[in-house]
Amino acid sequence: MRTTITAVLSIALVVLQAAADVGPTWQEDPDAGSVPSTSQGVRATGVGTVNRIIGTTTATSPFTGGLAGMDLVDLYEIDITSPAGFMVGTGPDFDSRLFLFRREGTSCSPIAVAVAASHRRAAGVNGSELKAIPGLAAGTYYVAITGAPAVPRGWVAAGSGGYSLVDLFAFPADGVGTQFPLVAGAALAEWTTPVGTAAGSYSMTVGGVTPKVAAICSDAGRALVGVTAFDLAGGSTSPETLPSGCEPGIAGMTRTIWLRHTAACDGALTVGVQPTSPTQNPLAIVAWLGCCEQRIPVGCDAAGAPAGQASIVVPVRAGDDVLLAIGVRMTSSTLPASVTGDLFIECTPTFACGDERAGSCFSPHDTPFCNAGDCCSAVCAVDPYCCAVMWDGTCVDGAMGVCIESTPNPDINGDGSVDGKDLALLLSSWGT
Ligand SMILES: [Ca+2]
Ligand SMILES: [Ca+2]
Repeated sequence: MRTTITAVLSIALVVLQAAADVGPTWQEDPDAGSVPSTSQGVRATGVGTVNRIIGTTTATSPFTGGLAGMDLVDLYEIDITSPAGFMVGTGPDFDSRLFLFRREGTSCSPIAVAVAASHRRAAGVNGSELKAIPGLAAGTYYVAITGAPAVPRGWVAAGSGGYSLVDLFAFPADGVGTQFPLVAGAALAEWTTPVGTAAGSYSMTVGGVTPKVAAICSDAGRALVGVTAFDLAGGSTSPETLPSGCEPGIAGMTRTIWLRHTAACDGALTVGVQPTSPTQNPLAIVAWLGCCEQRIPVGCDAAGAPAGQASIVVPVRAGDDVLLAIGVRMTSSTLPASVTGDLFIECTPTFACGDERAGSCFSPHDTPFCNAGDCCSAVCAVDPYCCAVMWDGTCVDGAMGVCIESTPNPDINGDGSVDGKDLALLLSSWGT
């Protein structure tokens, strides 16, 4: 039986379990970068606490599929709500170093100003700890974990109008004690990570950190593929103007929360929201590509009915930053009731006829197209569903009928070898 994308969304919302995205344990996913623009915000779709951050640094590439890059530094954006109670500490897993920076700048050009660093809480043993930092104020910060002897570097004025790149911190020989910046106000530019920099899996304990509700764009939380519960209770109650070109009649939305998703495939990104129970006002969702001050609207939708889903499909490239706003559609100047619900994100790779990754023409798969170009085109000319939605059993039957007699290639199933499987396909299509 064939299903529509909307039906697939409904099934996924029912079948998959909601991922608990915020606290008390935060799992690095995907890799947290090493500078503010690639950092991972410990902040998602509602309110929660965080008392642990789990992740990995490594001297080898964490990526497969041709993307290169070492993972020696992980940088997290955190909300320090209780400066007196703030602490972050690592266990003995490897010879770690921790660094704290204050967030300044804008969403499109964030800056990390050095605040404090720790190598070892005690001489001779692994384990770093930052706490009781004088003058620390509540606000948004970055905490970085790396391994000795890595240090962050930043640009400082160097007389005659020039700038030079210098180490932001230095450590005593035993590594013990909280360290403060060598140059006040200097911002992170890059990391020095010599060969032999310590790395490994970590489990950081965190105190005094409560993720904000992301009620403004620059605080956008992380949204992952799959199903995530959301709560608009702390969202912005100011009316949010929707991009021009949205469905006519949607004046705006309110109770808005902001999320950021990094696309993990070249293809179609489906984003949907569904209320937990019928709402006073329908849910609305908007997507943009880019960062807050420089964003391009790429999709928006409002549910047709109070209990309904709103969903959009956005063409993406892997690595695209997709900003999402979820809210309720405004129908009058009265503030609508708050809503809880589920957010669903799925990235479906887009192939073309003949693409090796598209799957065999003779086996069903849940993506469109198949790997033999002529066969694929011939089937889709008769049955466009096979190149628009998915290559299901009907498409396989079509390939049996359309492709086998016309193919001059004995490798009927396109798996690179001519064997009994090809003969079986030939026999099964005999006389059709
Ligand atoms: Ca990492
Ligand atoms: Ca990293």
